[in-house]
Amino acid sequence: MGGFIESMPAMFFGGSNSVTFLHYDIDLPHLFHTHFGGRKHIILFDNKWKERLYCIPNATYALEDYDVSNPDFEKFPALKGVEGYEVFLEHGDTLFMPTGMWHWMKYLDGSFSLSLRAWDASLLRKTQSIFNLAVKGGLDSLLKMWLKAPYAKFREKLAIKRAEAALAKGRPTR
Ligand SMILES: O=C(O)CCC(=O)C(=O)O
Ligand SMILES: [Fe+2]
Repeated sequence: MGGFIESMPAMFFGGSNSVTFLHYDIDLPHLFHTHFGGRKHIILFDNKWKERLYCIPNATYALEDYDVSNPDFEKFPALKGVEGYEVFLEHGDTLFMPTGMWHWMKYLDGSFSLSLRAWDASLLRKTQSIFNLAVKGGLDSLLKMWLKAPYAKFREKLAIKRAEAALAKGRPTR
């Protein structure tokens, strides 16, 4: 990593059973995620699986229609065979999540977390971070504002089509 971004710590609070939907962080930081006051269930995926996770095109999150910890494989066949990492954090545990890692979280108890961000060491990744923050996120918000529900539906259908195509082609390859 290329040093902490000290001006951008973030705190998250959740009631028991609340869920943070599956996403990766748009500014592509490396994250040190420390949990306090209870238990938290986390599932992580490498970015190579993004299509199989039904990622929404031109966004940093996936279709929210399946339960990441217990998916319906009949309805979402592309999820079958996807490999992730499963973690249970307890009070005081810190999880390191490398840049671009997809994460889904469930607060098993009412509790809270602190995320400390760090740059990647490479200039290319730093440039991508800034571009994503400045352009990608803004564009996504504007399109959502202008085109509303039909745009959301269009993207969801595309996510399903791409997931099924990736499955049929056996992607990603290892
Ligand atoms: O703790 C949470 O609920 C979300 C944390 C997260 O997504 C992050 O730190 O990037
Ligand atoms: Fe996140």
